[in-house]
Amino acid sequence: MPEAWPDAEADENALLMDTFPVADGPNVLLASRAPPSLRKRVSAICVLILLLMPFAFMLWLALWVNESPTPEHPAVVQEDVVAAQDMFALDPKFDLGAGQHTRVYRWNVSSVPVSGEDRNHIVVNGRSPGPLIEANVHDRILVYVTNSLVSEGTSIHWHGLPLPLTPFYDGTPGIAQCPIPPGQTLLYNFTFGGWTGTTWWHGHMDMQHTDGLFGPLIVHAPDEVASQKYDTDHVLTLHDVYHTSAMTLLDDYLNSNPTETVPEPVPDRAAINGALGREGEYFEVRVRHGTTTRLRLLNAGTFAPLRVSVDAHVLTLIEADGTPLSPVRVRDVLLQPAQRYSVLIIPDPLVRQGGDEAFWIRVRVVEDGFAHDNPRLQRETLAILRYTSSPLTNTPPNAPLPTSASGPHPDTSKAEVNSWYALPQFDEWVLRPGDDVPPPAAARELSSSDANTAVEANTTAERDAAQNTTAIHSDNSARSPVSVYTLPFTFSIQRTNERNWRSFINGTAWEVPPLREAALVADTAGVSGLDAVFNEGTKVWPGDQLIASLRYGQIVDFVITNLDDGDHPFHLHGYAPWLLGKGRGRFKPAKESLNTQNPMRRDTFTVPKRGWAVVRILTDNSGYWPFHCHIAWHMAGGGLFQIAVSPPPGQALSPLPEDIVAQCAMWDSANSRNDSR
Ligand SMILES: *[C@@H]1O[C@H](CO)[C@@H](O)[C@H](O)[C@H]1NC(C)=O
Ligand SMILES: *[C@@H]1O[C@H](CO)[C@@H](O)[C@H](O)[C@H]1NC(C)=O
Ligand SMILES: *[C@@H]1O[C@H](CO)[C@@H](O)[C@H](O)[C@H]1NC(C)=O
Ligand SMILES: *[C@@H]1O[C@H](CO)[C@@H](O)[C@H](O)[C@H]1NC(C)=O
Ligand SMILES: *[C@@H]1O[C@H](CO)[C@@H](O)[C@H](O)[C@H]1NC(C)=O
Ligand SMILES: [Cu+2]
Repeated sequence: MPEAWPDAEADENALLMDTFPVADGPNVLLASRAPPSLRKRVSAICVLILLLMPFAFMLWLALWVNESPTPEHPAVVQEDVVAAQDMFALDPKFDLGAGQHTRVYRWNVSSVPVSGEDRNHIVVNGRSPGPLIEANVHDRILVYVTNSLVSEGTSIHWHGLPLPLTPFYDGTPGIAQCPIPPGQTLLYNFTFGGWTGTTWWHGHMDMQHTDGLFGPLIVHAPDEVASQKYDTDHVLTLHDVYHTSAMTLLDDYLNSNPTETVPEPVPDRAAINGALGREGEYFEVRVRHGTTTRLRLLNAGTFAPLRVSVDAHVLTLIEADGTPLSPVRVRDVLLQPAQRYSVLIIPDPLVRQGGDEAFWIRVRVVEDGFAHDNPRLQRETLAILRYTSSPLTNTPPNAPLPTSASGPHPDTSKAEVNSWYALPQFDEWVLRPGDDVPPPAAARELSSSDANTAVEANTTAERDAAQNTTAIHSDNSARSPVSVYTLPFTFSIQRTNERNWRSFINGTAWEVPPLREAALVADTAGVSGLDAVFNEGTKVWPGDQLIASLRYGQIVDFVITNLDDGDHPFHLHGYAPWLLGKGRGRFKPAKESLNTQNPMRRDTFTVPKRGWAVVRILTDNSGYWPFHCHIAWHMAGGGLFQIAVSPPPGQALSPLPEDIVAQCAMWDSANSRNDSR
C-alpha cells in the first residue's frame, strides 16, 4: 500500500464541514511525496520507440498492404472518406431500416503542423475533426487504427458506448489496453449493445484529444426520424481551441515552477466543425424552407463549457448523451466538455419563404471556471444557418452573411418576444427522459451513515438481482427489491508541496501505471495480483490506482462530493448512470430527497462546485471502467479512479485480443529495460 496522499485526505476532511468554507485563495500545500517525474518515463518510452521503429515499420507495411478483411456475414461496408463540409450533414439516404452491417473504417493517425502556429494537429486520415462514424444500432464496427505518429503511442476511446463483452476496446491506456506503438495497427471491433444517439470518439492518450484527435459518432435507432419528425440531420462538433501545443501547456500546469502559479490553461477560442468562424471560415448549415432540422451538438473540447444559440430561433431539446428527452424548449443550450445534445429547429413562421435568409449560430465560451483571464480569448464563434431553395450541397454563390442579432426575431410581436424571454433557463439537472427506464429500486433507503461509509451489500439479494438483471430491465413490475451498495468519494484539486497542481479522488492522484499493471491487461493476462480485486471493496494499487471492486448485478449509488470551487463534468465509462440528485454543500441523506421515479440517465453530468451528486448504476457490464472528470487538465492531473465490475457468477472476463497483448509486450519490454518501475 502506498501512502495515498494521507494529508490530502486530512485536508479534505477539514474542508468537509457542514457547509463548505467559502475561502478562496491558494489551496493547501501538501507535505507528501512528490510524484515521479513524468519526463523520465517519456524519455524512456522514446528510447524504446527508436529501438523498435525499424521492425515496427516493416510490420506495419506488411499489415497495411495485406489487410483486406474478408467479407463477413452480414454485409460489410467500407466507409469512404467524404468531403469535410458534407461529413457533418448526415446523408438523408442513410438507410435506417437496413439489415445488420459490419462497417469497416481504416484510420491513419498522424501529426501535421498547424499553419502559422507553433504546434501540431493530431489528425485521422489527414483531418481534425476526424471521420464520422455513422451506423445503425445493430451494426458491428471495425476500426483499424494505424499509429503513424513518430514517437508517441495512441489509442481511441468510444465515448459513452457500453462495449458489451469487449471492455478491452474502451481505448484507455493503462486500464484497458497499452498504447498502440508507432507503426502498429490495432483493430477495434465492437457492437453498440442497444445504445443509440449522438456521441463521439477521441484519443485517450496524453493530451492528443486536445490537439485534435476526435470526431463524431452517430448511432441511429430505426424509428428516430418517424418519432421525432425532422427532415435533415446535422452534426455540430464544438470544441475549445488552444493556439499552443497541449503537451507544452500540460507541462506548465502539472510542473509549474515554485515562483509561478499556472492554473488550468485557458483556451483561446472555440471552433465549430473545425471552422474558426471568421472571414471566409464559417461553417454553414443549409436547410430548406419549412423543414425541421435536427442539430446534434457535441462538446469535444478540453476545458470550456460552451453555450449554443441560434438567432431568432427556439431550440427544442430532444436528446442528451443518447437518452431521449421529454422535449423542452430553450433559448440556448450549455454543453460541458464531453456532453451532447440534439435540438430540433422547427420552421419559424417569420422566416421568409422563397428567398435565401440566414441566421447566426452562436457558440460562446463560458468563462466561469477560468482561474485567470486570457486577453486573447475570442468569446464567441459563429456559424451560419441558411434557408435556401438551391440544392443543399451547393454553396449559394456570393451568399450574403447573416445580419441577425441574438434574441427573438425582430419582426416578432411583443407577446412572442415576452414568451421567448419567459423560456426557462437551461439546466441539465431538470431534464427528464422521454422513455420510461426508471432505476432499479432499492430495498433500503440511504441512511445518514451512507455518506461516509461504504455499505456492505446483502449478498443473497445481490445474487438474486444478478440472475434477474434481464427482468429488471425489461419488466419493471418484476423488479425484485435488492440492496444498494453505497460508494462515496471526494474530488478535489490541490497543490503539492512542489506547488504542482493535482486532482484527487479520495486523496489519490491517478497516473498511467507501468503498463504491465494496467488493470484489465494485468487481470486478464494474469501477470499481477490484480485479479484479487473482485473481492469486494476499494483498494489503492501502486501508482495511485484507486480501484473499487463491484460484483455483477449490484445496485451501486455513488455519492460524489466535489470539494473544489468549480463545476466538474464527470464521466463514467461503460455506463449511463441514473442521476438521482445533486445539491450544494455536503449530501445529507435525511434532508435531501432523491429522484428515483424518472431521473435522467447519461454518461457525462456536472457535479456542482462545493456540492454533491448521487448517481446510480446497476452493475450489468463487466470490465474495468474509469470514472473521471472530463476536463482534460484534471484527468491528466490524476482525477480518475476505476470501478472493476466482476463477470457474472461462474463466468470470466473475455481474454484480451492477441494484438493488444503483443502491443503490451512491446511497451513492457521497454519499461523493464529503461525504467525500473
Ligand atoms: C499515414 O499518414 C502518414 C503521415 O501523413 C503518411 O506518411 C502515410 O503514408 C499514411 N499511411 C497511409 C497508409 O495512408
Ligand atoms: C470481430 O468480433 C467478432 C465477435 O467476436 C468476430 O466474430 C469477428 O471475427 C471479429 N472480426 C475481426 C475482423 O476480427
Ligand atoms: C472513499 O473514502 C470513503 C471514506 O473512507 C470510503 O468509504 C470509500 O469507499 C472510498 N471510495 C472509494 C471509491 O474508494
Ligand atoms: C438479505 O436478503 C435476504 C433475501 O432478500 C433477506 O431475507 C434478508 O433479510 C436480507 N438480510 C439483510 C441483513 O438485509
Ligand atoms: C427473479 O424474478 C422473478 C420474478 O420476475 C422471481 O419469481 C424469481 O424468484 C427471481 N429469481 C431469483 C433467483 O430470485
Ligand atoms: Cu474537472
